Amino acid sequence: PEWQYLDLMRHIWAHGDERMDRTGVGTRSVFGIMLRFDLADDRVPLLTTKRVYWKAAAREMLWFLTGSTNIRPLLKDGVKIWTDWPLKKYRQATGEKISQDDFEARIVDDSTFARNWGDLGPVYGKQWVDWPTYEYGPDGKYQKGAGINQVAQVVESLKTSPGSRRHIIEGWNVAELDRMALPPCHKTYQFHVAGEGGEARLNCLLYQRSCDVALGLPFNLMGAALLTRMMAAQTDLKPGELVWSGGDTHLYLNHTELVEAQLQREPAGEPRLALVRRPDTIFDYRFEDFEVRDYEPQGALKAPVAV
Ligand code: THF
Repeated sequence: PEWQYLDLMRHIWAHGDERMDRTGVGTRSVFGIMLRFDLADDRVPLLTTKRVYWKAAAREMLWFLTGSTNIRPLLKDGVKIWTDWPLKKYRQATGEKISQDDFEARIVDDSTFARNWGDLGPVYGKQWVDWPTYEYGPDGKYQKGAGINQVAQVVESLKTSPGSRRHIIEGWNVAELDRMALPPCHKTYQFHVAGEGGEARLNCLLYQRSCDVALGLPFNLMGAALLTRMMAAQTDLKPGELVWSGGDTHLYLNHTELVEAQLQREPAGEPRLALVRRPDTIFDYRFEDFEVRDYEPQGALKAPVAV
């Protein structure tokens, strides 16, 4: 299965359309890609051709499920993958030449600073568990209604109408895009139940509008696999297939070294993901509930993130 990833990387590098992108770094890009991974028997699409910091992907997924959009809880857990965006904003607004380490330390130490500068706007977590609604109040005025917890609704709909074709978690809230630090990349997750009875399997299709294949995709695959596994456990379904689909699927031009090194390598081994506890709801998972086994990746490959 990992060959799909390496083949995609090779294909983009050789045949991708070269263009300037929003970040000013430049990419090679292809449009419209699908990858498939079987999640049965605890299999997990964790790359072995480089070390993937899966713990960060797991903590990020748990953070989405809390509904938080502030980087403070992530930083408290040592996860720095979202710092670049608030840091850039802070530097631009204040002109201060603060280092990333100092900025992160301030977010952790100072809750007021974190409230003012650590928020990403209404990104994934907010839309997933508290999608805003509007309604006419008793006075006839249009006002804010109760938020919608899409994740809870999908858990419920999978239990009550498994055959439904509407098990969807959507991040693309058109009305709020301009307040997000970054509009969602992995924007739509659709779940699907195949088979019946004790053999029923839970599939997930993730549609990602834009994908940084070298840095983002390994995280996004791990995150989607975790979400699917938690969903399956909570709905008493077997893990089925993870189908990943990408819109603008690209490699950044400053990832040359990583790409060339990774394409020299061959996948080895079959990592497994065990969920060692089944909490009462999907919102009660803890990091310690996830165990990755048989993961013996080749060395880490570092590359800069385009902001
Ligand atoms: N923007 C860009 N340009 N790439 C992305 O992958 C990306 N994301 C999220 C939002 N915008 C993005 C942020 N997620 C890393 C991984 C995931 C990220 C951001 C950064 C990263 O730097 N990974 C490195 C180091 C990990 C570490 O040790 O902390 C890696 O080697 O994997 C995709 O959703």
